[in-house]
Amino acid sequence: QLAPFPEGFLWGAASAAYQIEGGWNADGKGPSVWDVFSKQPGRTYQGSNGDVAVDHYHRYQEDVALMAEMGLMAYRFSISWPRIFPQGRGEANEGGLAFYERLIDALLAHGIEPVVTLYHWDAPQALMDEYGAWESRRIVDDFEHYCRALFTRFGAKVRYWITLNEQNIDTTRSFLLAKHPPAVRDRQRFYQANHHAFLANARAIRAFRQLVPGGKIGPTFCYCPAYAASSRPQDVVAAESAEEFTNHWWLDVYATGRYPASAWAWLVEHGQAPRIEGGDAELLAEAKPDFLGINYYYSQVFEDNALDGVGETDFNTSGQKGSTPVNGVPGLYKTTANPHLPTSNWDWAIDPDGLRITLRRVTSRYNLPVLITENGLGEFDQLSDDGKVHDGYRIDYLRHHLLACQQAISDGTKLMGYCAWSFTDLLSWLNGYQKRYGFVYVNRTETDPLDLARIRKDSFYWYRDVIASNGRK
Ligand code: BGP
Repeated sequence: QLAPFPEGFLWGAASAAYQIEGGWNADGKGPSVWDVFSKQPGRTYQGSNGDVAVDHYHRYQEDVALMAEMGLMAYRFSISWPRIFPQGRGEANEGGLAFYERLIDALLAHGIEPVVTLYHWDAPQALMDEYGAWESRRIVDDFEHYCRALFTRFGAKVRYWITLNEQNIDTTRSFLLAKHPPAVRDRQRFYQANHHAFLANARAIRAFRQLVPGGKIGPTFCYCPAYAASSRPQDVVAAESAEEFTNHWWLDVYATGRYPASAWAWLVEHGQAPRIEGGDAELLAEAKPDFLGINYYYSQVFEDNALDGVGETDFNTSGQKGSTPVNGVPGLYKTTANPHLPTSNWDWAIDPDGLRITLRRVTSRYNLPVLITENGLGEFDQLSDDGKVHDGYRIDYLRHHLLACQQAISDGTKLMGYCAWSFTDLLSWLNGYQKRYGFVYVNRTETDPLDLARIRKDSFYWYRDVIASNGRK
């Protein structure tokens, strides 16, 4: 017997500014690090970028009308920092604020709860040029200044706020895998930039308590549960290390203000621990989130890794199945395929039980309410001859993950809602426009790459019925 979804469960969908908006220099916007990075040769799949994206900046009314037709109760989107502060700080740009005001008002007019992400990876390029963005402590003040401007302007209209999206994935790709700006491989810089991001998260929460007393705020984390490759104790230790270094390292700080002790000891021994200044520990401990935003896509299997074993390598950004290499940290762990699970074309294990495991682990360790802020399947969707998109594989994926949510609710998870990734098709940071996630197909043809017509996929109608029945469909 599965637990029902609670009354008022937030059925939602998600997006991020750079991946949908386009209008990259409209109404006074400054360049983001992604506007610059995506145009450097070889950085993204076939040089794709977000200059136009799916043109949501100009078509938001049509998109909100589709959300209303679907019955969406919550819409998670991000605000682009350089739209509000083209130079990263200073005077706010009214053109940028006005766009988000129009979007928020349109959502509220349809009874859709806005869930606003303050930072989804598109830092102002001006701050990268000036001081290396997250590598400098100076970003903490500038981020707080930006957040305060948004809390002041939208705090009365928006109840749910996300501080940082997937700090873990963004910094891992920026400083360990050389895939996001500044695209280096340096473990010390990785931990230092993360420390600054933790401080920024804490300052945002502290400012929020002053400015939006009735609202709810938390970070969004991408949880990838670690499984041991075998019952060999060495593999179990490897999986526990992976859990500590790839999950607890972030969630412990968000939830308790403390770095996990065994990972900290390892970093000290290897000369990689971040520099911490007086007052940091108090600030981190004081800033408690109201909930944890969890993004879940797949689980990973780990085994023992020798001291001279494999390090961080690369991942599949082409959709060529089987092209993901082994990744690891020498002396700690390395990845291996899971023989029990199917994978997507991007080699992501399809594992609904992994979502239940994630929610159980997060609930047992932190006992905070959880909002699923992303979950979905990226595939090569095709427009059929009948003019429709038959994405039964996505319905299947989502249905099984929703069943896992119900199991997690039975297990005791306080689940506030579920935001599928994504509402419309959008730009996948490194995989271009060919990796699609949406309920709404966005059309591009070779002759007309900017058609961008919106077409409801089969999953659109399915999710509409799920929402209408509060998950009983
Ligand atoms: C998360 C990001 C999203 C989105 C999603 C799908 O990591 O928060 O912005 O892109 O993953 O990932 P991808 O586009 O790489 O398939």
